[in-house]
Amino acid sequence: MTKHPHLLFGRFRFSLDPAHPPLVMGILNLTPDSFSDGGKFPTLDSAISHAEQMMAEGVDIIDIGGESSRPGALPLSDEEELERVMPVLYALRDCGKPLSVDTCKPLVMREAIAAGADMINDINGFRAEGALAAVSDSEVALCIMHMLGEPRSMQHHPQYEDVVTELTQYFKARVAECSLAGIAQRRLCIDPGFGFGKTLPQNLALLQNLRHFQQALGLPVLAGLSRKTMIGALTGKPVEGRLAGSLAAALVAAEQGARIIRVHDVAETVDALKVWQAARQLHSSGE
Ligand code: YH5
Repeated sequence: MTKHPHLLFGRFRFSLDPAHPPLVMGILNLTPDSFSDGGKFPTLDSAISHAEQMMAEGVDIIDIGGESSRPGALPLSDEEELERVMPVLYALRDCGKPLSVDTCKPLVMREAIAAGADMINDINGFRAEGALAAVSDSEVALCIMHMLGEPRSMQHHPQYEDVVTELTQYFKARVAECSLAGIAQRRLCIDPGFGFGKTLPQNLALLQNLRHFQQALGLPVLAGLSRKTMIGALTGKPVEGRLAGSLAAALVAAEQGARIIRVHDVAETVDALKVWQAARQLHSSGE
């Protein structure tokens, strides 16, 4: 039997056997822009019940995010982000599912790791001063995302000579930095960052080349397409009508070999991936 490598994921290990379907990462959003139900922020109770719902729906990884990275969003202070993220992290610490924390801030990374996070998901690719040092002395997984510029300005005329080549170079440089910081390759995954400083044609070029990134870097790819503006641009639907488009995008990413798919709609994505997985398996009977 072929031995496939594993992704080291804090307290967990994930097989990278290509015969396995991708893992579903469920988004647990703690930012005010997702809560218009009177309160300005989600309560701890509502965050925990959302996480429990995702677990009942078959989520593999819970991604806890306190900072809004929508285009135009302003940065939070360290203290504000810690106040949002840490209570949820403590409450979910022993829920049995791997926990990812979506942050760019070295202080939040350190606190999250001390509290038991299994992955740090950084939309800024650990480029902040002190970010790699904050994660190096641990076993957490790192999701290295690509973003052009910063959230405030990233959608102002993003330009690339060739988007696939430039991202490949970016990932190679970031992986080299990780290596210099003493971070093992088996802790890394890469993410092209759909919508983070990309036009629709650039996003589509990235989606068609996920397998290229995986092969060029030899690392698992994470893809986050759920409800994004590119789905809206392709379907003409507002954010609440983007489920079907998001499922189609998730299946394309799976077909391109993505190992982790980051989504809002866990139950629907799990079902779609079950059908995809059954249909791609080789069956001995042709019936
Ligand atoms: C990602 O792709 N994205 S936060 C705008 C939307 C819908 C969704 C206008 N964190 C990613 O999800 N981390 C975010 O509609 C991420 N990869 C990784 N690794 C943005 C987001 C969203 C933005």
